[in-house]
Amino acid sequence: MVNKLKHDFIEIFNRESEDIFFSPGRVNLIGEHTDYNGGHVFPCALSFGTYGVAARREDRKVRMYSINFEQLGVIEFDLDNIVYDEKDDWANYPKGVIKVLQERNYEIEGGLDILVFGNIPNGAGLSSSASIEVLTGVIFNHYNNLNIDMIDIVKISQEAENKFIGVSCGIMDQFSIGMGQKDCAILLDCNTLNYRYSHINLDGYKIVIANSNKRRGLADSKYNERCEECANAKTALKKELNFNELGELSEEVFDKNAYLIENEVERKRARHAVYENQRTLKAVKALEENDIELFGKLMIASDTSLREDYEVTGLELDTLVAVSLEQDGVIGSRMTGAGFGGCTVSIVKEDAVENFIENVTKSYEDKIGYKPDFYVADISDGARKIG
Ligand code: NG1
Ligand code: MG
Repeated sequence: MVNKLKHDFIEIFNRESEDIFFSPGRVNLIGEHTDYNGGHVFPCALSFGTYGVAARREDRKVRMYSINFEQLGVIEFDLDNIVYDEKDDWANYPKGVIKVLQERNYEIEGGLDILVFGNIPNGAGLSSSASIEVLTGVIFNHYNNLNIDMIDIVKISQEAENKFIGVSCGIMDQFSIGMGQKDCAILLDCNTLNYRYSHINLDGYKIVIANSNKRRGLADSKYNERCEECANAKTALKKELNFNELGELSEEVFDKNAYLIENEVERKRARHAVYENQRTLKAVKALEENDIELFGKLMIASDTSLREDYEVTGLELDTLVAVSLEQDGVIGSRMTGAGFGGCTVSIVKEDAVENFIENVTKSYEDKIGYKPDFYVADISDGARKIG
C-alpha cells in the first residue's frame, strides 16, 4: 500500500515524496449524540483510515490530490489565502485545519504537496471527515516543527469542522482519531475532556461494522438541528437546575424536571442525551466486568432511544439493526455515528461472524434492494507518521 502511494505521488506531482502519515477512522461503541451535550462517549480508532504522503515545497502553495476523488484533480491553494470553496469538496477539510492553525498564530513556513488516499467509506458515520482533519494537523505540525500536543490538534480539527465546514459537531471523532490506542476504546467525558483507555478484551467475540450503503444526505443540517434542540432543552431545565451540560444529569433528576421542557420534541431529545450518557457509563462498567451480555443489551437500548427519542435512524439503519438482531450469536447491535444512514456496529460471536454476514446481506438486500458492506473491526492506534 505504502509503496503504491509513493509511486502515485511521483506520477501526480512529478517528484519524490518525503514522509507518510496515517490517520484512522473510528467507530463509536456506545454514547451517541452525547458529545456536544457534554456526556460520555466510548469510541475506538480503526485500522482503516486516511493515508497522507507529503513533501515540502519552496513556495507558499499547497497542492493536494485525493485518489478517492481523482475527478477533482490536483487542488491548489495559497497559504496566504485560504477560503472555503464548494467545488474543492473534500479539500475544504484540510483547508479548514490550516486556517485554524494560522488563526491560533502557528507559523506555517512553507507549502506542501500532499497525496491522500482513504479506505474509510465516505459519509458512513466512521468519520472520514475527522480523519482527514487530524491527518492535516499531524502533517503541518511535523513540517513546521510546531510541537503541538495531540489534544490540541484534536481541538483545532474540531474547530475547523465547526467554523470552516459549519457542522456544530462535538469532539468525539477528532479525539478518538488523534488519541486512539491499539485494542482499547476510550471512555471520554466530553465536558471535562477527562478520559481513560479501556482495554477491549472480547474473547470469542468480534466487533462487526455494517455499512447500510445509504448515504447520509441531509445529515449535517439535521445534525445541527439536534444540537439546537438539546441546547433549548438545556436552557429550559437550567431555569430550575444548576448544571452545565445535559451529561451531568442523572435519569432521576431529569425525569423529575422534564416537565420544565415545554416543547415535547426537545424533551425527547434531552431524554436521549441524559439516558444515553448514563447507559454509556453502565456499558463500560459491564464490559470491564466481562458482562458482554449486558453490554449488548445496552447497545440495543441505545439504538431504540436513537430511533424513538432522537429520531436519527431511518428505514435502512432500522432494517439493518433488526435483521442483525435476528441472527445467532449476536449480542448487540446499534447504529453508530450521526445516523440517517451510514453504519451499524454489532457484537457477534466469533464463530458466527461468517453466517452473520451472509444472512444479514441476504435479508437486508431482500428488504432494501441493495447489499450492505461489512468490516470486522481491528482497533488500532491514533494518527501518526508511519514512514
Ligand atoms: P459522524 O457520524 O462521524 O459524522 C457525528 C459527529 C460526532 C458525534 C456523532 C454522533 C461530526 C464530524 N461528528 O459523527 O461529533 O456527535 O455524529 O454521536 O459531525
Ligand atoms: Mg463527518
